[in-house]
Amino acid sequence: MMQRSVVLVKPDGVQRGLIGEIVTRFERKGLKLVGLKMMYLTDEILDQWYVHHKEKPFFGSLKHFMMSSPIVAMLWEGYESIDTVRKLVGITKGREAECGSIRGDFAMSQSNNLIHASDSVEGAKKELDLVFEPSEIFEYDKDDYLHVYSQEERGK
Ligand code: FUP
Repeated sequence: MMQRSVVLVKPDGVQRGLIGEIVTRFERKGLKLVGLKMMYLTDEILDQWYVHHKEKPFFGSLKHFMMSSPIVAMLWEGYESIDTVRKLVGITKGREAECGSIRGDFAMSQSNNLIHASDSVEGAKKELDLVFEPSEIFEYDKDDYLHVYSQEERGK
């Protein structure tokens, strides 16, 4: 099934000039970009985004960090792609993330770890509603899907 992941380039990724590098990682894998924008996250968005971390000691500093500069929000689509995107991103702690992943190649920190990616279909839906308007999501045919996927996977 085609899935969509919300990916954020966090403030450290924007500040370090890694937006292009991160976009390239997903493009070259064969994923399809269906939404892209720069924005500031707000206190209200972050309270909902990180509701599972609300009681954690790092919650305040996490929110402060996430609002310290604009972020880039992206929506990436692909066949069974939510887990694929998480693999491309790597585990939370940058210094332990697998080399070859985005965090493994560019991050050392557990908090300043460059990037966010949805961890489930439900998570992606919730995050999509928090940062994208319907008019900011684009449906289009990507010609290289003919080569990236089999006919069955494309669902045609
Ligand atoms: P991930 O899904 O890999 O982004 O990680 P989590 O959802 O577990 O954590 C979300 C964010 O909280 C991380 F990206 C960074 C921050 N965090 C900390 O700052 N300290 C911690 O101990 C754990 C997470």
